[in-house]
Amino acid sequence: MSSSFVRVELKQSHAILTINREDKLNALSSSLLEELHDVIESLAKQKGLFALIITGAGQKAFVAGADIAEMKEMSPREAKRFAQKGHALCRAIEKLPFPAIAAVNGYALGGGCELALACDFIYASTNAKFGQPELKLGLIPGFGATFRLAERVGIAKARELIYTGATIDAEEAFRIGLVNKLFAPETLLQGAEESARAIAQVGPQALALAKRTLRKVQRKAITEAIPIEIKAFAKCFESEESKEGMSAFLEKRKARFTESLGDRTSESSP
Ligand code: CO8
Repeated sequence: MSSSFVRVELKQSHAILTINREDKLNALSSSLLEELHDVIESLAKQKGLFALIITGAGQKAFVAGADIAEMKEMSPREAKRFAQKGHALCRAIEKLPFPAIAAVNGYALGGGCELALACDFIYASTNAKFGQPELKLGLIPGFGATFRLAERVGIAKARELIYTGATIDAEEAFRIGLVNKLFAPETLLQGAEESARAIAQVGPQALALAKRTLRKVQRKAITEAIPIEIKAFAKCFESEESKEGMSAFLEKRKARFTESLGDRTSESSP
């Protein structure tokens, strides 16, 4: 079940999935997203699982976001396809017949934070860092944060995090309800596995039903929210602003955004 970017360890009643692209801080490329989706689909059919733990390889990052080098070359159409892939992956995680626990072991930024948000709950090490820095790149979140972040932390906090692009530490993430529990880095996986073993004591059918029911009653409008976010994300790729934002990151300099880079007056777009 493991592949080049994804490692899977099957335990008695749970699985540990490690995103394995440590040299790029586990950034999500298209091929990584595809592999991840395939693995999630296989795990969904695996008998005897009660929980999936998702973590990142190395000590530094869970996932530092979508792959900026790859995104920089994308047309709006390709960006749309990319966001659709990300959403399909998140929905597959949400639809697993057992809970997914994000074990955040470092940076969870942009698409990385959004991947954690697609999990049922988040455990984090004390050195974890969270944020939605997309606006600093001339982009918007395209992988679910426009609705999933507010579900966890409330709309006002979600707005503040998205508009400022601020990175918050694990303590702050715990305080605002983004993270369920904090662990010392060396005990994070152990803590997540303890939780997975506790979940394995419940009835598997009731577990699947509880997860499905919680998802369904929580939000009926997600099918409307997803295409709106995808369209807005793809629209960013029409602008010079996103090119400047992503180039600045890759060239390791501060972005130079100017008012003239784009029209922001049109209420009808996207
Ligand atoms: N994409 C591509 N490469 C990355 C990314 C990334 N998101 N993050 C880090 N890397 C690479 C760096 O370029 C560097 O590569 P190289 O060694 O070849 O130069 C390597 O990983 C190590 O990174 P740094 O040297 O930058 O490490 P630092 O410790 O100095 O900094 C940070 C760590 C603060 C995490 C820094 O790497 C950073 O700011 N990364 C980018 C964070 C970010 O902006 N993330 C959001 C991206 S946008 C996004 O996620 C959009 C999601 C919506 C669409 C999703 C659809 C699926």
